[in-house]
Amino acid sequence: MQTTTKDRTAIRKDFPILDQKVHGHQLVYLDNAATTQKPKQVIEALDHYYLRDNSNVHRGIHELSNRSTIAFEGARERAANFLNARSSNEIIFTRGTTESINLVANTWGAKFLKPGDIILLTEMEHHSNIVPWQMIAERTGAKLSYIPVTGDDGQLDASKLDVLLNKSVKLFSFTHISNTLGTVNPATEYCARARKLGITTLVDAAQSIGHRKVDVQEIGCDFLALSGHKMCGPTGIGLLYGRAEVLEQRPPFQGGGDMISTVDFFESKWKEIPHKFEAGTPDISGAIGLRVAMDYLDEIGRDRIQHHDEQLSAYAYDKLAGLKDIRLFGPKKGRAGVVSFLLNEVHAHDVVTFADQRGVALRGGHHCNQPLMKKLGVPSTARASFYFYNTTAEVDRMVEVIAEIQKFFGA
Ligand code: C6P
Repeated sequence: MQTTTKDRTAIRKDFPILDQKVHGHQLVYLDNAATTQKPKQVIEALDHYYLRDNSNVHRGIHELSNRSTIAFEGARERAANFLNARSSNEIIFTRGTTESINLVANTWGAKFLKPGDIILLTEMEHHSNIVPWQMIAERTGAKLSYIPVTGDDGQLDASKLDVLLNKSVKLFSFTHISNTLGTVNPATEYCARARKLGITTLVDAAQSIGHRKVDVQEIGCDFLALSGHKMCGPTGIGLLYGRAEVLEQRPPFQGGGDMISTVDFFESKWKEIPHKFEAGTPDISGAIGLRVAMDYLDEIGRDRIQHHDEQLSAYAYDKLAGLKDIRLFGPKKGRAGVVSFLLNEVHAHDVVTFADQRGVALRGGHHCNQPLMKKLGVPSTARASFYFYNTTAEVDRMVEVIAEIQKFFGA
């Protein structure tokens, strides 16, 4: 995003949390892949809801319940519009990406996977897009297969994809953007190839949803999972998009109130989609906050956010590459707003602990990518991840602190 100084100053004013000192230094928040900060508009919407409208949805006939229901279902409509889904019936509220993927595994997977079916994943998947499939594979007799990552450049091996994406595959589930490597996978191309072979697709959009346009019809996926907290929304709310035809064939996820049409002592009937997948009282305020987050991102402009991410990430990559004894991960070009690195002889946790003492918030660890770490032959990486409120001055500050770390550790 080519923000003027005024734009950026105005944007940062919406995020009062950024304006604070940590350990005596100005905070530089570069852990946006873990969770983004929330603008005042989202926080105020939560306040407003609890101060004026709080009530349960779909049940009451009184005014507050009506207001809550209208706001909650309005958030679903807004989400459908944000993703360009054909209908709000294709939007299921969940707790986040992890629950969305588990929902697919336990409904679609439990019903349709058979012994010998292949679930195709990639080596750069987050644990949320591995473990649910391992669990359902154990129950159904399906098998897992992985498209390899080529190496530190963080690309998927295209020649292996040609071989592995074949008719034995029942589901192809892959991340849109890698949370460790910053790789952007060509979701539209992958889904088109899978569709030709009759393969169901799931896109993990946890790292892309707040950072670029995500249009489910253009991508052509069957399912798409996302988390609200990675796109300026509250924690505890997320979405599963599912193509209506695919959702309709599936059994419910959890049983309980709100997902039924009738209940008798020995059998029950379900509501239509999407409600049959939403048992119990949902996260009403979370959905309302998420709606405001979507409005906020669209007001800034998702293309502009993408452009800013790419510029800042390329700037950070080049600056870090200028340091000696540093190993950088992920593609040199065309990366999303994530840069992972390792300093010779310095553990990623030491890098992050030291940076924290200078007010710079990074993340160190395996980032829930243990299989990928194994592939890369490292236990962990340090990671900086950016958002539209970050500045080049903040990247400069991070690089300055990393140079100080190298000096301190004699690395
Ligand atoms: N990654 C990080 O990288 P939840 O926890 O359900 O909101 O999101 C899980 C998830 C799924 N897929 C991808 C690609 C992700 O990056 C994440 C979350 C965070 O710091 C936490 S490990």
